[in-house]
Amino acid sequence: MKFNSVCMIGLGYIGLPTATVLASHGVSVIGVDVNPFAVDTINAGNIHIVEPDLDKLVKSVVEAGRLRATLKPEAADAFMIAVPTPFKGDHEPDLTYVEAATRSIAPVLKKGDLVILESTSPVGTTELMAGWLAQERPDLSFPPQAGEDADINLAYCPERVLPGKILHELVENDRVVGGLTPKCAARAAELYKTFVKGQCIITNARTAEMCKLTENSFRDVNIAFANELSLICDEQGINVWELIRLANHHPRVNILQPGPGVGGHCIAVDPWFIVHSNPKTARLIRTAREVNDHKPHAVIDKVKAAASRFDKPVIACLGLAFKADIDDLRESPSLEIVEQLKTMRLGTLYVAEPHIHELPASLAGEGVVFAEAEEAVAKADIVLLLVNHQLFNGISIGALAGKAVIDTRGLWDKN
Ligand code: SAJ
Repeated sequence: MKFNSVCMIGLGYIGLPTATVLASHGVSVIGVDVNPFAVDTINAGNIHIVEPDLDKLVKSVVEAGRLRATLKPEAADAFMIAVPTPFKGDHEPDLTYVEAATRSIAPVLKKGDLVILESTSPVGTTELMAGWLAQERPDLSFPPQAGEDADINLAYCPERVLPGKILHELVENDRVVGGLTPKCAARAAELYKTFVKGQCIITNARTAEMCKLTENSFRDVNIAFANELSLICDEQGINVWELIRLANHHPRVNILQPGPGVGGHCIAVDPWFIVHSNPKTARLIRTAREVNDHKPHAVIDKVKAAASRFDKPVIACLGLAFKADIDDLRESPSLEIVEQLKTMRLGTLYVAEPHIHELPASLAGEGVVFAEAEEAVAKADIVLLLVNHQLFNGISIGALAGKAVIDTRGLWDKN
């Protein structure tokens, strides 16, 4: 059976692009968000998040009447949930938003509907959803009790897109589709095939939940290895970038790049979901998180040591975003470092972030100047490179002469 309508709950970094791409493939999409500003913005054909080319696509599907945003779920053939799963307290996954979103669709569910969770979630969450829906709708049957005969199909399908390349990766990437039953998975795969060019690979919900956590933990552990190497190399007087380049010539070695720490909303969060569920067993995954979370402090210590050689130095801080060539400052280790440096009052900070128009509120005030990268470098005694934005490639090595340089990304040290 074809999917004529889809109701997407959560219109953030994943929900909005997915809703939009579905709509651009002929599906009638109702987008739901608790934030009235997001709803109004989208209905006006605009976007409230930053992602290349998304604005144009949203405008076209809204104008064509294929995407409409609202505050409350409406009846549809399929429901997709893409809401945040942060953690609370001691890295305990917070499923409040997933539960609220799940319960919010219950009143409009009908026999034959498909419900898909996309939010990164601990293993077992899709089964929990079935329980919440069964509480709300005792008149309908669900897979944990009714198996393949259930009225409602439930599946878990993690998103895997890279911020900055979302529209491309949504279509091109392979998808892992995990059903509570094989029929649930097959039904969900049918929906994804309306817009995914990559493979839609079927499994059970628990494996799909774990797959998402595994992918981001894999990256976290490998970045931790690179970050730990960078600290060891500092102690040993070795250029870590050269070292990694040489080691990567081995046919079976592929070391990632060290940096000022790991940011973003996924890699620094998801491994904790595994650690929380398996506290005794997930020793490497926990340690990797600790190594990566320690890295910003190691960078600050380096700046402190350099600053002690000057009287009130000017420190150029290049980049605030959580990674190269994006404007996203959330969970950014670079921002964390600059905020700490401000509090420490080591000197005057010239902060350059070419992807934003003004400094975040946390950096406002005395001792911090928002500057162009070239000006910041020219004024600086200490140059602290935090993000390897392409826009920084124009800074010549000559401009660094006579300055203390702390290059956390290997932009210059690689050469
Ligand atoms: N980083 C390093 N060294 C590296 C690579 C990355 O320090 O060699 C740092 C980055 O600077 C950044 C952080 O890691 O601070 C995360 O950046 P990222 O590019 O590794 O990942 P994200 O957070 O933008 O997106 C990840 C992706 N996951 C994987 O590559 C396994 C993406 O595919 C997921 O969809 C996304 O998480 C998500 O939503 O889970």
